Amino acid sequence: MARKLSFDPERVFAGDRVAVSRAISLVENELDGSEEFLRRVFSKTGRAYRVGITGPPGAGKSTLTNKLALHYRKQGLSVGIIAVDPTSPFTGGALLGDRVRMTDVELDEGVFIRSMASRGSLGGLSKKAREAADVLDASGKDIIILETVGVGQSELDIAGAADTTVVVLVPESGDSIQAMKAGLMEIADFFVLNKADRAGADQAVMSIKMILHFKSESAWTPDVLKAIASDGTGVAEIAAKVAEHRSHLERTGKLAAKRQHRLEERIRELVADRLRIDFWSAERKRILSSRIQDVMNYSSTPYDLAHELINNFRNQ
Ligand SMILES: Nc1nc2c(ncn2[C@@H]2O[C@H](COP(=O)(O)OP(=O)(O)O)[C@@H](O)[C@H]2O)c(=O)[nH]1
Ligand SMILES: [Mg+2]
Repeated sequence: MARKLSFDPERVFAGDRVAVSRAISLVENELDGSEEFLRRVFSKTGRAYRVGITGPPGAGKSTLTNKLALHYRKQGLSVGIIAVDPTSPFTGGALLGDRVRMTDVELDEGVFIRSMASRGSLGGLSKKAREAADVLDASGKDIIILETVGVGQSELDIAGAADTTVVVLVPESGDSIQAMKAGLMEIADFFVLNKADRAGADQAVMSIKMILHFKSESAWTPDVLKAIASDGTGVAEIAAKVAEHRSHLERTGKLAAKRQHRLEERIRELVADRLRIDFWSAERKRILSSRIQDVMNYSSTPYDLAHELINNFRNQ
């Protein structure tokens, strides 16, 4: 059954700004018709190259994203940007800051920028960010940049949705150790040591390289590039490294493998979501609330109650 959308999907696929913006809102808010629309979107995805930019708050990710977008524009490529920053709410300073720094590219028709915030909960954010990236892909953008703060699993999931993941760090002491703890070392295809205009940049590069040295060998060794995002220093080299990683992935067949793995994960998530929704019917919610006291007073256990609920689901 076709539902009435607030935009024409064909306009989205033609790259129309207003239609794309409305389409992302549909997806972000899971409005009626979003799944049906995403089905159409899917068949038009796969052309864009996705770059993840992640790292600690304040590392210069937005500044770098802005400069990278400018670089790609000069090459004649169109760019879509999804900035996910759960640490700063919509009205927060960081986002406002992002807006200011993005002005270079904001008025450019070849660039589409969308900020997504968690609105209190991280649940589903990575799914929505990936779906928004799909919309941008289907709208014809050549490069999609996903900017996320590297602070938690959900952000790592978003970074994992990229073909090439760039981890941005700064010279501040302990940053590389923090990154290691946060799992950023695992997901980086290469590192950018930003704010190289500050003291300690070379030592920081060394300490990241030391940590990398202990990682297992593979066909691709993550490099560490220095940059000063605020004045554009090193941005061309970063774009070149992205291109190098891309051709490595394409040459070795790893790009297809990576994308297949990503799709498998998505299907698993969709199944899990669907099952969760189907599972918690009014009847089973009632069973849970009526039997919970038995668990509280030890006449039953969480395991027995879970089994009872699952049996009820299977026998329905
Ligand atoms: N000194 C210096 N400051 C920078 C550099 N890159 C970004 N900044 C500043 O660092 C602050 C945080 O940058 P932002 O891009 O918002 O960081 P994000 O939170 O990682 O997105 C801003 O005030 C930037 O102007 C750099 O290379 N050197
Ligand atoms: Mg930012």
